[in-house]
This record gives sequence, structure tokens and C-alpha cells, in this order.
Amino acid sequence: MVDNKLNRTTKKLHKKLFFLTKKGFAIGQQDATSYGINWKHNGSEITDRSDMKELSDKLPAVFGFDIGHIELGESKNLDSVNFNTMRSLIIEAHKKGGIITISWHVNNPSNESSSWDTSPAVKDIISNGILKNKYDLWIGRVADFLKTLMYRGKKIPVIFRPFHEMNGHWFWWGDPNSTPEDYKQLWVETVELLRDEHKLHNLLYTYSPNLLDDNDDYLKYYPGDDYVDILGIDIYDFNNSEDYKKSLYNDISLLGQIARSKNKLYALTETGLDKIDSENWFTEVLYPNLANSGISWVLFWRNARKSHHYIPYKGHKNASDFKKFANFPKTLFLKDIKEL
Ligand code: BMA
Repeated sequence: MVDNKLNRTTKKLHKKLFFLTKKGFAIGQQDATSYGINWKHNGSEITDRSDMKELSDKLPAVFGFDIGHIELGESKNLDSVNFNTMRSLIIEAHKKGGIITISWHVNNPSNESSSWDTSPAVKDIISNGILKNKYDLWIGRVADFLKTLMYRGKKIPVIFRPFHEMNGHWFWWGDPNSTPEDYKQLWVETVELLRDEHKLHNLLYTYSPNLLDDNDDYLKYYPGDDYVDILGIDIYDFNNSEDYKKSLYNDISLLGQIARSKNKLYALTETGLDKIDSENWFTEVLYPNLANSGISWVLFWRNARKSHHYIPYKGHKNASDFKKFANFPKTLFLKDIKEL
């Protein structure tokens, strides 16, 4: 484990994530309770509305959030979710027995543009570079938020997944905008700030590259066994189910081999087919590749709007396929993981 002072509830979550793979894999969605198609949480009352629940009568087991823009001291994240609402939703999900995972679409510290601004920055943060003071301030704001995620006097376990898809070519922290060595150093310094300086002992650190191209090496940016708790991968279907199935099969098999050799957990940390136009996608494309894969969870991306969503909503033409998937033996929702 990255943190030998991990709190008890986080250790328990880590065990549970191993244990649940004996039954199946947990189902998650990004921003599942923050908003959906044509609705948004109003922030004042606690509700557990979720497109997934409206459709299948089941809440997800894994609740994904993103803290992009917390570093700027803003009140809302990059997708307009208010951080106070996010905190309440995290506490509520944890209280119900849910698993929390947080990604961080952090802005580029060199010019404060978005994560997708590829101006070089990593080399100027690490080893006391010129952006180090700003980065320390930003990590301080991340830590301040994470410290407020408390339930019954204890810090809520969080699966933290920073600097993802580093082998894609779109983020400032990834290829070709940072060398693997610099990326690893940034990761290590980030862990040390959160764990040692800010004394956060409720985080499981997850490394998650994007799907592997032919020449990609899963471990190219891997900061080392002492700095990663969970191995992840993000794989999307871009309307070519044959390619997607191949990637799922090949990449998750490899991920499983690597993870098992290191005795670590592994997960499909982001996936989906935007708008789900193809029939039987959940039951025929996705499920057969995940059923015996050994992953702890799968996280579908967000239901932002009719032109960008990953779970069918009520009345969607492929709604019944998701309902069928939700009743398959290995898909584990909130109720299923609570009973474990
Ligand atoms: C992307 C899209 C964007 C969003 C970003 C962070 O995949 O969904 O609209 O801003 O994730 O959530």
C-alpha cells in the first residue's frame, strides 16, 4: 500500500474491493447523483436521484466525482457541479455504503487554462521548479476539500485517480507534453504532499492510462509499486464495437496479469459508448468481456446531456438493454455490495 497509516475504513474498502471480485464487478457512474438528462441536483435537499436508478431501480455501487477547478479556489467544478453539493453527495453515497472515486481534471498551472492545454508544465513543477509554489497552493486546496469528506467523525475512503490517460495525447501531464520520468516525479511529489504533508490517510491511489495502442507499454508512466494502490485503464467505444471488444479483452487481460503479479487491485476506471446508439451494447459487447475479467469495478462516464451520455435514460431506445445488464449475475449495484 502507498500509505502505511491508512485509516481503518479505507483498509476495509481495499479488502472489500478484492472480495467483491469473487461475486462480480461493481457498477459505477461519474456524477451519477449530481445531474442527468434534463435535471440537476439543486444542492439544498438530499436526494438520490440518478438516471441509472430511474431506469433500473438500482443506485450504482461506485460514485465518481471530479474536483477539477478546486485548485483555482472556485465554487464549482469544471462541469458546473458545486463543491458543497459534491461534498453532500459524497457523504450521502458513503453513508449508503457506496464507493467513492475522484478524478482531477486539473488546469494547466503554467497559464491556468484547462487540462487540455498542452503547454509544458510538469518539468516546472517538479524538483522545486518555478511552478512549485503554485502547485503547493493547489494541492493545499485539494487537501482542504478532501479533509472535509467526513462521516461520523471519520474520513471517508476515496479512490483518488489523478493524472489519468497520460498516454493519450490530450492532457498537459501526459505524452508528449511530459516525459515519463517527469510524470513519475510529479506523481510521487503529489502523493508525498497529500500523504505526508497534509496527512490524508484515506486515499487509495489509482494509476489509469488510456487504452493501449500497439506500441504502448502499460507501465511506461507507472510511478512504482510504492506509489500506486490500484491499476486502472480507461477504454471507450468510439462506435467501433469490434475494436472496442479487442481492446477490452487484450488490455484488461494484460492489466489483470500485471495487477496479479503485484498483488494489486484493477478496474475499468472509465468506459462507455457515447449516446449508446447501438443495440444490445451492454449485454453483448460489454458484459461478456467483463464477466470473468477480475476487475473490481467499471465506471461509466457522465450523463451530461442528450448529445453526451453513457447510461440510457427513461425512454431511451436502448433502455431495456441496460435493465437486462443490471440484472445479470455479475453486475453489482449498491444493494449488492452492501450485502457482501
Ligand atoms: C470529458 C467530457 C467533458 C468533461 C470532462 C470532465 O470526457 O465529458 O465534457 O468536461 O470529461 O468531466
